[in-house]
Amino acid sequence: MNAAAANIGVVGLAVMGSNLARNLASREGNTVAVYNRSRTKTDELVQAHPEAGFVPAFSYEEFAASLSKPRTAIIMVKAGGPTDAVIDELVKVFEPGDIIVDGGNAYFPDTIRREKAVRDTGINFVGAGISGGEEGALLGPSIMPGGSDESWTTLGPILKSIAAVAEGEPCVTHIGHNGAGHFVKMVHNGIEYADMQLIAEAYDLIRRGTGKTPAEIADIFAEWNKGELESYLIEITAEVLRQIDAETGKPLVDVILDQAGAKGTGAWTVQTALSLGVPVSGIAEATFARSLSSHPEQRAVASILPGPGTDFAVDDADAFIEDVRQALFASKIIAYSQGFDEIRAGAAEYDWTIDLGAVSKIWRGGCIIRAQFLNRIADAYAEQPELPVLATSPYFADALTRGQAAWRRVVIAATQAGIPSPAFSSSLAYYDGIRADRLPAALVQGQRDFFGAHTYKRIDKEGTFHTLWSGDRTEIEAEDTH
Ligand code: NBP
Repeated sequence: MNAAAANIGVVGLAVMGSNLARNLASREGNTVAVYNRSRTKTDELVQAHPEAGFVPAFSYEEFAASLSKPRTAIIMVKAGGPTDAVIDELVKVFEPGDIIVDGGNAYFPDTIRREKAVRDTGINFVGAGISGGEEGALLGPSIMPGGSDESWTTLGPILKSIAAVAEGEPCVTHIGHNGAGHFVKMVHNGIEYADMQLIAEAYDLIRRGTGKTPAEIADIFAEWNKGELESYLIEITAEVLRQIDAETGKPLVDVILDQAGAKGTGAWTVQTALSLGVPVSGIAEATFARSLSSHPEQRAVASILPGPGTDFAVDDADAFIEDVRQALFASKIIAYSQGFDEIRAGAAEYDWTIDLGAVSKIWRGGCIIRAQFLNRIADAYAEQPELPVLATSPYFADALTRGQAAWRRVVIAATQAGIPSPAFSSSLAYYDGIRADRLPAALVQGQRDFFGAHTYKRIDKEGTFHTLWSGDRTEIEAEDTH
């Protein structure tokens, strides 16, 4: 073993860790120390990639000794207990000023807890969201690091060297302190859920409304990919729809079981949004749609719960397809607007300074939601950093205004045909909610005051009021109890 030969180390050499280690080793100036709990993975990686010049270590002590100071190690192990186990070991062999990075899919409150615990030792702990899957780890992911400013000084150049590059800029930025990086990665995944569900609803409506085949719809998506919807998800949708199953000769999409899986990041995004009081209805509906799909015992009820009983066939297929395209774009704007609203609220709650425009820029490459569209989000925040709702920025407001008639026609058609379009329709309801002059929330406040004396405010004077509902129903000034 070469003493202190490496400037960066990776712990955990399963698919993500070994790809990230290879990516690091391929960049000028990096020498990479590698360690895995069980020796075989280390041996296999080092043998398979002699060109990488890895410095293998077979104990945490050896690993620490192979790193130059400040020591910097990226953990890529199974999220949860394994991450804590590795941190405990690294803390024993690292010194104050060294840096431990967790690149796994940690839940951000865990990252906040870990950062606090590790800080007491003088070692820096950085939770970094890494997006882009296996290929991203190898060729260039989008990276969302949290942690201290001090650790960013050392880590920044290393992460910039391995990140995806979009329009000449590396897809990494220091998101904010402690758990900010993993928080933003969580919301990224939530937005990904919404985007995927919206695309799936668009496909379903076109197929059922026009009778086009999956291959024909693949061509439609490929065409859409040349315009304002241009994105990785639209691109791969066309690929999936075009695929023919070798065994049956049918479109693959027709032989795949219609039960969507989930690894939990969508649920975290929604749970967090509920705690923050942020309406991420598109992300929530996308997450619930996966849950609904995965309960076949509940879905076997077609004979008990009939639909509208009419065939769904649109008169003008081309016009309908264009309507669906516009509904998709409008709903997508809402999904991103809601996601950025959650990041804004999270930053306020956890005292992070997050540059929302910079976040949108680092998602332009390497990650699943990469898209041209993200430049427009960056522009919106550049013009108005304190923008309260992304959807109200001039570019997006204009797109929503132009698209709303089509959006409404699509939701009406889906409703009348009995085709579920939860993400399309909830996005439209949100749009109508934020632009409403008055909401029936006034009645809800009246109900709350009636049964729980929760009080209400009035539109015409200051103060907090309660009506004596079980008395003479006069109004009194009251303490504000919400
Ligand atoms: P896995 O999540 O399958 O984890 C396997 C690794 O964890 C192995 O190296 C294993 O060592 C190690 N490990 C375990 Br399990 N328990 C350990 C312990 N107590 N101490 C030390 N090491 C332990 O690997 P992966 O699929 O490469 O994912 C790594 C991380 O990246 C995860 O957090 C995952 O959620 C995340 N991820 C992200 C993306 C993405 O797109 N961003 C995709 C996939 C995964 P062993 O070899 O000795 O068992």
